[in-house]
Amino acid sequence: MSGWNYHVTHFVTSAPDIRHLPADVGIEVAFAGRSNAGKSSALNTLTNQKSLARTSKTPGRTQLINLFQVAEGIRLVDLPGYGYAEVPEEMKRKWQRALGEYLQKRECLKGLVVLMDIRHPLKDLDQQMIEWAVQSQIPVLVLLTKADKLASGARKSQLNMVREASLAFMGDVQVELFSSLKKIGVDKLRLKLDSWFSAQDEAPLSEDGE
Ligand SMILES: Nc1nc2c(ncn2[C@@H]2O[C@H](COP(=O)(O)OP(=O)(O)OP(=O)(O)O)[C@@H](O)[C@H]2O)c(=O)[nH]1
Ligand SMILES: [Mg+2]
Repeated sequence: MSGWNYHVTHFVTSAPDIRHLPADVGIEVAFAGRSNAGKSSALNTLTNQKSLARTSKTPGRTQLINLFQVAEGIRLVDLPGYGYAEVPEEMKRKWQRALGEYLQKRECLKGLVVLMDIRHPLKDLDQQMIEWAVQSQIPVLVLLTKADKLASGARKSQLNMVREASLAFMGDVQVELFSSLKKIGVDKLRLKLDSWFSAQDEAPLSEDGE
């Protein structure tokens, strides 16, 4: 099956931590990134819905794990943003642990979208998230968000810089430009999600088995 209709995505539930998530079955793809990186906006752009995921000018708005269903057993997950300066240290550590746990233990997690503001890519926690995913053999799509904020030359050089740097993760990490405002990269995101959501459960053959 290819080409899911993301426009029919609807909200399922919010969970304060991974113990409160629904049964670990089906396929999940999670959106992670620093607070304010544009995760919720990207979900709204993908699904063509204005307020499926709540967006905010105030960082740290998404504090729960929010689950959305595209189709039976096919879910998108809006993870709380990390790295928000005004969150107390103790809470930050707690969240980092919860995120690590989600990435390492959630069996149905089949892909991770890591969103980073194109002007501030690859912060420590971004790298940590990618490392966790690679260790767990989860493929990663890095989206350099708010690409509309840079002129095309600067945009391209940032893209190349992050692509180069991402080779160091030694994993399945693809890097693309994205803008919710200008609808840049939406097709790339959709294609990637389609491939993750269509992956067979049976033993994977080889990478080139097209
Ligand atoms: N210029 C521009 N602004 C954007 C874009 N995407 C998001 N924003 C703005 O960035 C801010 C944060 O967007 P959100 O989508 O709420 O970010 P988030 O990653 O979900 O943030 P948390 O839930 O706090 O972790 C909002 O003011 C958005 O309007 C974009 O593509 N271009
Ligand atoms: Mg959000």
